Amino acid sequence: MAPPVATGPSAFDVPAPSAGIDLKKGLNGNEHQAAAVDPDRKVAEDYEGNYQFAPIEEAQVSRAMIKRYFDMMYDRAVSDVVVVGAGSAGLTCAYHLATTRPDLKVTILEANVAPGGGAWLGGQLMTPMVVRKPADRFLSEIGVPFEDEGTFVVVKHAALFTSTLLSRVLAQPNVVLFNATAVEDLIIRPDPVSSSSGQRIGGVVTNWTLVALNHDTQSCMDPNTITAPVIVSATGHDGPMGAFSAKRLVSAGLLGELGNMRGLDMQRAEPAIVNGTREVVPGLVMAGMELSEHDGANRMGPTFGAMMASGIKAAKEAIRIFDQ
Ligand code: 48N
Repeated sequence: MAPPVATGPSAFDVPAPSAGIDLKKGLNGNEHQAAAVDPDRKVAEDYEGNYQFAPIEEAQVSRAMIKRYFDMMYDRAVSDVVVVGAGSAGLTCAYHLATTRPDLKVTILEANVAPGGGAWLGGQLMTPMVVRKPADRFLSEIGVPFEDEGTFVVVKHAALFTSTLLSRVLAQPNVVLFNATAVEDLIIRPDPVSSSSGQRIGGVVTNWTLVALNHDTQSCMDPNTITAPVIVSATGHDGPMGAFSAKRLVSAGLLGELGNMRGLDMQRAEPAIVNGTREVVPGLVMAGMELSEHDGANRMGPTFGAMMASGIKAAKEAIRIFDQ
């Protein structure tokens, strides 16, 4: 049970202008701050040269961000399910988790500033996205329009899928996304009872990505942690941190060797990824193209249905593990 988050008056509780703040004195009685804020100024959505905003002070903006972000970090230090990687598989997993189990605290960690992974384009920088049936059912579930081509469908722009999915995921009250935040290690605990290897994954080790990418430019910049009974790793097969967990399992002695993604074959690749989505070590479910590196499965190239189906299966696996 996560410790209660501090509530009530704190240094962060800054009165909004409407709460009677003395705008003549600004937040901390600094006259210069007040000068920028005219208490009598009205707001006006005027596009004829007199657009006026409600008054604000810089510190209110800073504190509005700081309070919310660090309250989130404090609360999600203990999560129910952590999803590593906000690509099409990870986001689909988070959506299915959050909508199927609104009681679960789902925390997504994405190394890039921009979530979405490889799903902003179709193939070779072309924008239409191909999804083979029956994965089009997920597109219908989240409201992404497509053209039906019989055995497959085409979304007019991959970004229409990814932006719609991202907005649906972030609208879920039990989902928190930390982007620009990298998982740079796994928490590995002894588990002599339920694990043949005698170990299980109990959480992730995190750092802001710009820190994680610069460890060799500074002395030790220690990480942070998030503990959870279930981790879903969907870190893809490429990029600066691709297949992160699969590679870490090898170096941690929990996987003999990487399977290494095989050549392209759509017919074999998509069912192999979906049907292979599973708990690869106790506490860690692997999904999407990271699995091709773990298992040595074929790649499918520019068709995305398996990512959605793998994400849904990973969510079902995570719920099964959580409820054990
Ligand atoms: O989109 P990706 O790379 O991965 P998936 O599995 O969600 O989707 C894969 C899909 O886009 C394809 O590769 C298609 C189907 N092509 C197949 C083919 O044959 O070429 O998303 C992974 C995400 C990215 O956003 C990374 O930034 C992120 O994971 N990530 C991490 N985030 C946090 N910590 C890490 N250590 C980390 N490593 C990767």
